[in-house]
Amino acid sequence: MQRREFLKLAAGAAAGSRLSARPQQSFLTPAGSTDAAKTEFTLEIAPITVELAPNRIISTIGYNGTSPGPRLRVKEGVPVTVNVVNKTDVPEYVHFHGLLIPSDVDGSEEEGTPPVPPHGSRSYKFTPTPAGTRWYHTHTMAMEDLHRGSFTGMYGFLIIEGAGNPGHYDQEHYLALRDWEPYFTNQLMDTDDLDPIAAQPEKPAVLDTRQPGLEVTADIYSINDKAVGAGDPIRVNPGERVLFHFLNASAIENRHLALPGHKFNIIALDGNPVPTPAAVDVLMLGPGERIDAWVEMNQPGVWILGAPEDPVREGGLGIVIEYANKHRTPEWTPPPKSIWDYTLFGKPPSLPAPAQKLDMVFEKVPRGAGKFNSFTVNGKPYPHDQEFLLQHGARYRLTFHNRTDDAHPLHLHRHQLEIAEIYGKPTSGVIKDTVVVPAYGRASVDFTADQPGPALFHCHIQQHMDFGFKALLRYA
Ligand SMILES: [Cu+2]
Repeated sequence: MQRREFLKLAAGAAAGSRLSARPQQSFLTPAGSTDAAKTEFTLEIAPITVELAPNRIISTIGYNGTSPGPRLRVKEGVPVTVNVVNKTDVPEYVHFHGLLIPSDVDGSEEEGTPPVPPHGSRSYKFTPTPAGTRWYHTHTMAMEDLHRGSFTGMYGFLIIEGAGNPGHYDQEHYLALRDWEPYFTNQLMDTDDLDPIAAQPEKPAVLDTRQPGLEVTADIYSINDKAVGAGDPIRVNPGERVLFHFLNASAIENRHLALPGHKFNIIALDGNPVPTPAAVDVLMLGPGERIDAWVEMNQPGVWILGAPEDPVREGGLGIVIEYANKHRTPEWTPPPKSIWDYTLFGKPPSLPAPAQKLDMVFEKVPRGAGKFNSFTVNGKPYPHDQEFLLQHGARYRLTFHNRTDDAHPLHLHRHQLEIAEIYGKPTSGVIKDTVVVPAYGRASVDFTADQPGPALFHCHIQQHMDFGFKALLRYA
């Protein structure tokens, strides 16, 4: 064989192997055999340290010595046992976020799940469903203690493998966004609240001008357990398709993410495939939200995948993407102006609206300097005995009226929410468990009441939930 022919063949084989490495497969299938689905897990809750960077080591509480904790991979419909060992001095709850499982194992005090006692243990047994990128995290209250609840490192990915989530890609990565060492502030710092997405139908004619109280913020960030540049880069080859599973595991703030010169092709939101996959320049994730998106690696270089806001990215929220044979200082360039919009991934509304309606009005009670703001749902503090009583089997349209000056990630346990209207736009087919409703915005979501037992609704910002932003839905 002539050497030239051999080279041609070799090139053909290389191209072929790249294609064959990208067969149609479930986007939840493990890339490597070490990550197989299991039916029993143990999570040990104990103090840990996390080395975000060589000069930045924090102490927190985590699962099995790390934060994020181990990735739990299970099969849809196959029963699992999660044994939780609590080596701390306080009761703990592990919540399985985005699953349709009974109240007594869902992992929230409000729903009646028994706690994992201090220096004791408890087993959660349930049948995981639905398939998708879920997660697990502590559900304890923190109140004024910023070293408790979801301010700690107690969280991890929970992947439920199913049959029907096709995708094709060359490698995949699980990336959780975090902030650390939170502190109180009197200033509202959320930049996403300024997104000029739409009219603000819930903006009161007369604004409450009382001095706001304390919010929580942070200046130290990471993706998984590393600040930008401190961990290994993600190494890619030109032409590869890389699937990312993003999770905002922050207790505090909505986050944006961009990768200069690349687009994110979004295939699932909160683990649920979207009806209209679409490409965007910038992602937005509220606390608790997940995005599954693939990126075609077609801009050779060394880039930062990170937060567009300079102080956040420079504070650690990023990871380096390094193309083969490129060695240079990672580059960042600001992304094109972009507005996050769930309806991009939806389809036109088709069915008539559910006959059963529920309304929730959210208001912030500003408490002034040095005090904690509180929140009300329908004008009342938690709990709400009468307002949210569900008829089993009925479909509901739940409308959120956000009469506050900040965006809130609203989460309903044990049910799936289909967005019906947001930013003044109707849509359908976008199924979520956590929906960010913009400042002074309104959104309607539809859900079927088919999960008997109490179901907790709350804002996924820990401070907001702890100071009143929650309600318990009950079945009649
Ligand atoms: Cu909130």
